[in-house]
Amino acid sequence: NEAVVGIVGAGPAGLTLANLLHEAGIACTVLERGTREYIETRPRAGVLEHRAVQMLTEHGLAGRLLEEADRHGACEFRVNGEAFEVDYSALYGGQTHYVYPQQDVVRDLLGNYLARGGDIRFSVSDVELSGIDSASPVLTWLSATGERERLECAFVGGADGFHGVTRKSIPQGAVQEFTHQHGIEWLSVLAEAPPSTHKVIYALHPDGFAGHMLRNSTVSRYYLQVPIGDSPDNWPDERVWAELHKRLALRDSDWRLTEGRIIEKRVLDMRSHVVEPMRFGRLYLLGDAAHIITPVGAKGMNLALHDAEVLASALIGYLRTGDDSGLEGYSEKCLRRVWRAQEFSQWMVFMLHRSPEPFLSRLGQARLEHLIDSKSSVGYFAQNYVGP
Ligand code: RFL
Repeated sequence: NEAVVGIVGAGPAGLTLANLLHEAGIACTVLERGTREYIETRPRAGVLEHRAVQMLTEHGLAGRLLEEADRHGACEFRVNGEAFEVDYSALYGGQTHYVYPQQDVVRDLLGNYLARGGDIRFSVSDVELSGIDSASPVLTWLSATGERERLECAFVGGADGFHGVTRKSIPQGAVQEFTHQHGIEWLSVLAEAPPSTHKVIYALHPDGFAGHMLRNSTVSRYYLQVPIGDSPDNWPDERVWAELHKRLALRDSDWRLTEGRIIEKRVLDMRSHVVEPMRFGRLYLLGDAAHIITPVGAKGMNLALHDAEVLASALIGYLRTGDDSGLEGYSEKCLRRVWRAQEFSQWMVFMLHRSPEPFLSRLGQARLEHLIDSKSSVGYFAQNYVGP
């Protein structure tokens, strides 16, 4: 097998890396645990920053996205039954978000990669890494038909998400791991319901946060802050809708939430995790394998795409000219953006949630009121939200 770069994981991070390397003529092999159908239909994120779309466009990867995605430049905060719109695009140079489901991003990246002759193995299991601190790391795995296969490569891209194997292959103590539990949980709900809004809604209610996110014209995502340790079993559909109606309600308004068939319900544990540095030897971690963030600022998929862009450019530089400065600087460059995003997401988490400590809840509300009143505060929000 001739691959120079072995990539574990075919999510947004792994597939972007694979596309950019393949485009530059660098052979890679992608190993994915799931089937093609699984990765192309798994709903998760749905918000892309302007910068990420620009990067995909530059590499010819955004054709369908540019045709189909909705652009968003405003969102709405609801507090005490009143709505406040924030036109973050106008506050930040006219840049907008693109609302496009993650599974469509994955489908497009995969389609492009295969159309250009890229190598990917689906349904692999038992991926093992060895020699990652040598010049020729080796990947082995069981193929879909159960044969043990092997790939010797020059570099490994660890893009297998938070629960993957690549990060776990780093010897204990060789990297530092930062973990933070935010002390809140969300019930995340996906429903076959047309959006009841043109703008994402973040609502702060005495019973906790509620969010109305956008996906496409027939499917919407909603979030409800729920007590720690809660289970989706406690949330029959009627209770979900009743709680959303209540927390999103507006005073003196005929605004209504449109219901639909609920297709996914799960409790999200709000956790942050960062690995420093994002490499060990010739293993480079990217995306969720290196860091996870709460979904509050919609940064996860964007960070994954940014890591892939930086790593591809570093590998291309090294493999073409022997210049290793990109690889040496990879982790620091990515982590600067990662920590910026973590700080912003923590700022939003604090602002939008009820804390068990009433004092902290009031501070959060004060932050939200300040955001609504203050040019500098809303400017901070706009810059970080739409993407630095
Ligand atoms: P992924 O997407 O998890 O892809 C990893 C891939 O690796 C495969 N894999 C393995 N393959 C081989 N061997 C193994 N041992 C393997 N272990 C795993 C998996 O099958 C998978 O295909 O990671 P990647 O590429 O780093 O992408 C990261 C994003 O998926 C993630 O950050 C976002 O989904 C986070 N996120 C959001 N991000 C945003 O930017 N905006 C959002 O609005 C947003 N909303 C969300 C989210 C994540 C959510 N969940 C479910 C965690 C909403 C939700 C509900």
